[in-house]
Amino acid sequence: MIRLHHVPLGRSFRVMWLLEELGLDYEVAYYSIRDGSMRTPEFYALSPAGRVPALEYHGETWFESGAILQLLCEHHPEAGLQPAPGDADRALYLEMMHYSETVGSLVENLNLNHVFLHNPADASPVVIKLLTARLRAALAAIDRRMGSDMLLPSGFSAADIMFSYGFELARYYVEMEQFPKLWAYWDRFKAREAYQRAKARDGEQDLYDRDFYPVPEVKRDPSEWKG
Ligand SMILES: N[C@@H](CCC(=O)N[C@@H](CS)C(=O)NCC(=O)O)C(=O)O
Repeated sequence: MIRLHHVPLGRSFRVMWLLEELGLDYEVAYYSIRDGSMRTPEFYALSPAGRVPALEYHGETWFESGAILQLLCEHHPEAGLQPAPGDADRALYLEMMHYSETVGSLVENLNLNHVFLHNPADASPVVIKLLTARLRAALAAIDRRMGSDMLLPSGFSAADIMFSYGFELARYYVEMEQFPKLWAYWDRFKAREAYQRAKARDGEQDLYDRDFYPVPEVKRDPSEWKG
């Protein structure tokens, strides 16, 4: 039995997409970050920080999306989605697996400021401006370096799946058209049938209520910070 614990548009989409690439049957338990459904003893038993994804996999329970991707690839080496130690793309593979969380954590912090605060006045325009600049720089670096159809010269891999979370949500905060190679790469991975099957099971997201969240004006006059 395979059961994915999932929030629509969350990092658990990475696991959903890989399960589709592998052609596995799986159930989905849906949660929302907003409604407290992840704050139960049962869920903390699956995922110690109360976060998605968690994956129940034939009697084992795994958390952390990167670890889950690597474990699934190890269990299904026939899919060829993870370069082995010694392979030419192994170092780049590991770099991109972890770089994906450099991008993902910037998006997560922007989500916190733009989307999750009950009182929007609590958001910091200065922090949003810095986070947005860092996100733009992190994406620009990959855009400049990209020299193949997928992140690895050897082709599609779990690193592309890992990268998808931060990369796809970055569009809410930065204009993606400024990254021509990444823009074309996005079209290529969206064309994959497994990606489309996963999207069909992703569920209704309740995070974003608009298409784009611009950087708010940063007030630099200290007198405006008081009171
Ligand atoms: N490094 C973890 C991060 C997991 C994570 O933060 N997931 C988010 C959704 S994208 C979550 O569950 N957030 C719930 C919360 O912050 O309460 C992973 O890659 O699995």
